[in-house]
Amino acid sequence: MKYTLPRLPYAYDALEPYIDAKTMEIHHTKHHQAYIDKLNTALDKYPALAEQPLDGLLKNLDSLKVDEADRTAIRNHGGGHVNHTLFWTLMDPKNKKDDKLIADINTTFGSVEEFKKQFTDVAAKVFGSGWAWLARDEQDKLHMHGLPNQDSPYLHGHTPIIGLDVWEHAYYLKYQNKRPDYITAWWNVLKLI
Ligand code: MN3
Repeated sequence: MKYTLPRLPYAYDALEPYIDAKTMEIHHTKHHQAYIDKLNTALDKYPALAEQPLDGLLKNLDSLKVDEADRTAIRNHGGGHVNHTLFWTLMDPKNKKDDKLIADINTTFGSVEEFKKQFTDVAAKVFGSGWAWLARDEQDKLHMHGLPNQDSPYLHGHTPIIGLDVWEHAYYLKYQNKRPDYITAWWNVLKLI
């Protein structure tokens, strides 16, 4: 099975003025597509792995019987594919508040405001390219991570819930070097909490 680019469930300009249409279009059609193409190339040699769910490959990355270069490619480009696939759905303007998630955030962090403050700090401090994550462990407990590159919380056995892409390609056209302004604006497109 070859991975293909999922359709964006809203228009490229749907997140204006917080995320501009040009950034969304390039991010979706160029960056995300490139992760998919390179993932497919890496999996060409392993047809059995190509049929397995990608989250499972990432959770068991260390035990996959693959060349080291392909393990790295699955980590980077498989991560890139699952991360961006989630990212697009998180920002869907049609999303409604998730009451269970809000209740769990209140339990874990005290309040949604406090969670946003801590998550903003994690996102601001990711050095270079990476993501800020809220993820659930196998006991359903919430954890916050700042992870480099396209590393997925699945690598740590956690299921990603909220992810914020802080690679420059996610914001540079509109925000240039001002990552904090992008993070502040991004909360406006996250309707889940
Ligand atoms: Mn990206």
